[in-house]
Amino acid sequence: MATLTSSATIAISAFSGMKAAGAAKPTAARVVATSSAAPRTAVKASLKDFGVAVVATAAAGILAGNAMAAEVLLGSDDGELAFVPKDITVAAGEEIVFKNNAGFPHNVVFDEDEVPSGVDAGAISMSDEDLLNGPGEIYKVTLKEKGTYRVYCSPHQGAGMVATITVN
Ligand SMILES: [Cu+2]
Repeated sequence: MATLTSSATIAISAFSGMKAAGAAKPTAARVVATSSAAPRTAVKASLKDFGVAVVATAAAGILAGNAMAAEVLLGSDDGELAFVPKDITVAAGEEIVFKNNAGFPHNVVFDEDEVPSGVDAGAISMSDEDLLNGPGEIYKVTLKEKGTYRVYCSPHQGAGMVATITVN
């Protein structure tokens, strides 16, 4: 659990960092690969450095994390440019994993006018220029504030690739 949570935090701050730095061409793929590889690396390190007891704890944490995570597909199996499902309900603090499925590139941008008050949409979004280009690439986010969030894919917003996330 701790492993997954911290990797999600790293992914998010990496994106914000890019925005703050005003990087012209941030590479989403690299950041995403890092975030998905992090838990595995952490488990390997545990094996080597801390022994069996710690490994068992880490493995249990990852299982619990997966059980709690909500998966949203980017692009439907029949090629529709959509979030699947389109209406998502999660618990506060539950991890949401957006996964490239079809019709990519896609990205995940929260509408700054349609997030709960006090939430920084930029801090939880991919940059408009960042794209998930390959099959199975993911973007993970954890929403802590309860309320309704509107999210869209910037390349396909005009085609209706939008979703509503309710956090309760
Ligand atoms: Cu898209």
